[in-house]
Amino acid sequence: NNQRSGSRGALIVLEGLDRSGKTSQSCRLLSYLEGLGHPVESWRFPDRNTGVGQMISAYLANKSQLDDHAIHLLFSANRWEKRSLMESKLRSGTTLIVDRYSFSGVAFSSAKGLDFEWCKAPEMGLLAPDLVLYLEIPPEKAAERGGYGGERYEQLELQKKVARSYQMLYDASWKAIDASLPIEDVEKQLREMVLDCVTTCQKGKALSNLWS
Ligand code: 2DT
Repeated sequence: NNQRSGSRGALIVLEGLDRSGKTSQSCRLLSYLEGLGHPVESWRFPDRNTGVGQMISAYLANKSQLDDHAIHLLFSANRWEKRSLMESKLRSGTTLIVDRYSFSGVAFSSAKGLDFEWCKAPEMGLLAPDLVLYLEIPPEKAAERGGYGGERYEQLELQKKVARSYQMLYDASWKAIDASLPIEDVEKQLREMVLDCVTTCQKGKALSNLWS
């Protein structure tokens, strides 16, 4: 089957603590790839535009209360509802730069005290990223950048635990970048890694699922 083995877009995820620079770098990567003529879109999770996303948004804004397990499953459902669109975009050759994904799901919920393996389970079968760019920054340094917006998880103590959970998720598809460096230096490193990944996927690297 030509579609299965053929050229496709890359699934590239940015992860990191709040204020690590994920959103700025996503924008920059989007313009960079567009400039090179690659079909590319920038996505983010939670996707607050869906019905599920609105429930998540209300929870994060402290406008609603939910059991920790229930909100975890909503975050996961929010990715499942986008899975088929994600797959068709990738197969049609569009690269996706995704700001947060399943790793945020596991890192934040397990930092709150939920069992690590339980947190991973609902993510199994979602598409596995080709590359996870981890913007690494000490929690204290991220906090100094200011602009924690007052959403539920934007507190130093929780962010420290999230950093430890991220470490447990690290695998071969991850690349860590020192996000305390100036924004242009980080961008330069990311460009190289992303271009490399896009090329590999164009050559027909197979899509796979988390966590298999
Ligand atoms: P933003 O500030 O990036 O919109 O994130 N989160 C995110 C989870 O707890 N689980 C998830 O699955 C995802 C994707 C991290 C909003 C907050 O939601 C947290 C920060």
